[in-house]
Amino acid sequence: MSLPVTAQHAAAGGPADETASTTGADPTPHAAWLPPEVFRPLGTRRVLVHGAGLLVDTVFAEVVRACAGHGGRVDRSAAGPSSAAAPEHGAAPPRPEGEPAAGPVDLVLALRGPHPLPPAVPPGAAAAPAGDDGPLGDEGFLSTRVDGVTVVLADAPAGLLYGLFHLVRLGEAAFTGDRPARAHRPALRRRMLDHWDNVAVHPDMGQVERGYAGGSIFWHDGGPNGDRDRLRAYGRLLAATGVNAISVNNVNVHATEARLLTDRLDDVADLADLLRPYGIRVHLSVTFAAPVVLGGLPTADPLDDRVRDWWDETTRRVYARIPDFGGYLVKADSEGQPGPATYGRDHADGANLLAGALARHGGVVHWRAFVYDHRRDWRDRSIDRARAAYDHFAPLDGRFADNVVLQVKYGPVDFQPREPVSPVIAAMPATRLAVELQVTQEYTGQQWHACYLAPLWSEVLDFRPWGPPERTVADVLAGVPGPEPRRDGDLVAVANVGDDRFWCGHPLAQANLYAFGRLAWDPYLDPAAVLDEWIDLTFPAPTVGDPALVRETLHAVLDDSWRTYERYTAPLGVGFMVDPDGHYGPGVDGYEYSRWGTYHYADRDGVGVDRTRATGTGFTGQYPPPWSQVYESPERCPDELLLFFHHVPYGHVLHSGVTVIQHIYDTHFAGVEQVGAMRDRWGRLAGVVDQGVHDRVAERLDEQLRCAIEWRDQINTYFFRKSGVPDARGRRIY
Ligand code: GCV
Repeated sequence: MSLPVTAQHAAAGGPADETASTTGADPTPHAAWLPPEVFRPLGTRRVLVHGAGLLVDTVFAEVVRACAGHGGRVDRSAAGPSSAAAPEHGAAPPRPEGEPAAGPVDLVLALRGPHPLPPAVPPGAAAAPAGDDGPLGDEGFLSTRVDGVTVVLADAPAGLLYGLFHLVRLGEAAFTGDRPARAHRPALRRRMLDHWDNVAVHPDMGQVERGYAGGSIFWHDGGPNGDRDRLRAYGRLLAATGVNAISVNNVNVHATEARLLTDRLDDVADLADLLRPYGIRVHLSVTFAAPVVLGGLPTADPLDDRVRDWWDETTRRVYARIPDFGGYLVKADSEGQPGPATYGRDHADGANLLAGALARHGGVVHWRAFVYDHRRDWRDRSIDRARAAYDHFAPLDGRFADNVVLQVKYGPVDFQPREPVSPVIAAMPATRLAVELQVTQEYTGQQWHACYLAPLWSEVLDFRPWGPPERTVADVLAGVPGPEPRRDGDLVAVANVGDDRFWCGHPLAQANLYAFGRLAWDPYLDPAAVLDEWIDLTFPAPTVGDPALVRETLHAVLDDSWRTYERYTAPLGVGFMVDPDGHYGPGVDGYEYSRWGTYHYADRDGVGVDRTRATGTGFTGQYPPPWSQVYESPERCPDELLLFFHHVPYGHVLHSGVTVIQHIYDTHFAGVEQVGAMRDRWGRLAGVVDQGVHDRVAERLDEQLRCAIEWRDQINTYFFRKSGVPDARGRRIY
């Protein structure tokens, strides 16, 4: 189906992927959004850390490191360090419980609890903010600044860690003037990255399926990657964004990877040990056939007692080894992965089997709704892949155990740059849901193209599945009560990280990883504001030649980059005009006569997929009103989704006032111009930002421009030849 990752760009005519690793980790990873400079405001202060626990140790170590680098001082009081580490440079030895820290302090990071707060916390600083005296929970914190002392309070160690990184984001502002007390809590309980990393190199998919950033940071050629410093650095970066869960292997579980559950469990435990200090729980992708392939049973039937016992016992062993193990992630009956259908059982039977084994240990099963027939006949226009997830899962609403999280891709097909929001979200009010995003840029330029995805994700999170004024997708995930009982969910994304020096291949793709974590913490954040945070952290003002130019340039390059990508690729939501060999670059008919169920149906008269109830596949009927009506009607359907829902003539006039064919030409010419402008803007940062970053981004923008031109010319030429309609502005089409 696809070329190995290392060959993809060569096949696409692009440059060889020099981020692809054959030797393991790069020795000098880029600091990303945690360069030493961002710790200066904190590291020049007199700090008191109060409390005990592994994550308080992490907070303390962070402050020690910051103070060592910037000349500040740190004390630790109350119960003292939980692990008896020797005091490091810049750190005073821990004080016995109750003994006040010496001298005045500028910052207190304190765990509330059985111990009294240290006297350094000014009177009034511990008071709950007006109108918000609810519990802080396991991850929340309270921040304030009173009488010249900045105070962060939490009820559990993870809250203190998130409070610390909140201060890092605030920078000097955290230590200026008074700041009213404010409680911070994550809107979503689980903020999870799924790594599609293979333990053994897969003959087609390589070390990381859909990975564009070198090798895996977890695995190398059949074994652990072994770069423990790199993994700690990764955990630290993720904690700073708010991510608190990771699955460490591909959802396509091959033979070696299956064994992580049993005889390779030590490898998983090791990762859990490395990530635990950053508040991250490890999850595992498992094969539904595990009782057969690992347990030697004749069946994996979810209703068979032997199978149930096998999962119970196997899971018990997992928790004996990793007490805070997060749970299982399962791709079942999808793209060749085994599942309950083999035994005539449904997805609820399958998911509940694993949920039962996990429940007594506090674990969850993420069961993916990405299920469709990948062996269909392109001649049969009655089958519609977009319908599949709803058809499989909506009838099962209410049957899933409470610790099953049904993981739904944001669109009904497959991570295209433009899709409607999946109808499954509205259809399953009695099921706990996770929305799955794709940070790895499989269909959005593979980290060779600058494409800031937070605006796309925000559109999904802001979508109202039942129409205005009902709840948004973000509200559903945050557990905002609706007509049915409160049932909160997760935000999950496929990770974009590898052992590349810049973590993501493209240094600007770091912004996507950062933004995912921040939106998972607070899905109501504005993508432009998140980008500002990322810029401030990644390019701290004192380290760049011209901070205003850097900010302006990064906004100019990234703010609209997702829509720019959309302009020069498949038009108006039609999707899947990519090269099927690796999904990079154009392949207008690449999937048109294939078995994968992704067609555009362009002919001499028109283009698009008729998904109406009146004359098409009926997919529009999977939405509740008003969307079922809006999408059904070519007049009311939003322009950007027109070809997802309708097959229209080239002369169809859009709301924008231009015809479909002219829109195709105009957007493709405009998209290339915009990439040219992005490249020119970036050129102005030569000598202003770090040379290595500049060179890598410049190289990628060159390739983005080459590839955008290829997209433009292939798409425009294809539609000109199909339709015979010339460009109204007479531009060159081949
Ligand atoms: C992990 C798409 C990708 C596959 C991926 C699949 C999925 O089809 O191309 O590589 O498999 O999605 O989400 O499971």
